[in-house]
Amino acid sequence: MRLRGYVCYIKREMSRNDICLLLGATGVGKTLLLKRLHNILYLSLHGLNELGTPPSTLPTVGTNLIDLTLRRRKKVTVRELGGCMGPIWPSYFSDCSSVIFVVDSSNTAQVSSSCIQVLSVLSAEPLRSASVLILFNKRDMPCIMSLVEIKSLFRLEDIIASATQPITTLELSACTGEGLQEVLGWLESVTVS
Ligand SMILES: Nc1nc2c(ncn2[C@@H]2O[C@H](COP(=O)(O)OP(=O)(O)O)[C@@H](O)[C@H]2O)c(=O)[nH]1
Ligand SMILES: [Mg+2]
Repeated sequence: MRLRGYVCYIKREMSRNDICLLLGATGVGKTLLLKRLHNILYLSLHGLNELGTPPSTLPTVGTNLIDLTLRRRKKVTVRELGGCMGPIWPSYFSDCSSVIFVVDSSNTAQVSSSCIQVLSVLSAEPLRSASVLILFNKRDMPCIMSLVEIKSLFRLEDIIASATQPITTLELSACTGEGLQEVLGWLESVTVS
């Protein structure tokens, strides 16, 4: 009886998806990204490619979870943590294998605080070997600064140099869909299950 319990537990552990945490300040576009990723996979499954107008989003209270089936039957669970949950983000770090950190690249006033936020995420012990993707979102929005200036304000080079994790950066518009395929490609490359 006891042994059966262990076998069930092991099976459940083995069938567990990889978990990717989706982090970033409130309003940077995490929920829209989740919806777009889900949508683009659904469309490609049905041989369609028209992404359509962006769905509306509500401010995230708590967390949003979505299971994605990638190519080669890889499965990943992406968990968005609301920006206002910053102080308790670390309680979700221990069972995740990868992190997507989203920056609103059109919001010059927020970029420096995003830098501090990502540095604290990267220095967390449970995330020492997690794969990390930093996304510069809202590339469709007009901005008084160029992307090079935004990256410099964000101190991207210092962040990459001081990190223990492999860091990838991508530019995205969750609104138009530009860059979504690259995000999926990254997820596939870091997902094992
Ligand atoms: N123009 C533009 N708006 C975006 C983009 N991504 C998200 N948004 C908008 O930004 C707002 C906040 O998005 P949301 O996904 O709720 O942000 P979250 O708080 O990080 O989950 C919504 O009105 C989105 O439609 C983008 O790439 N371009
Ligand atoms: Mg949200």
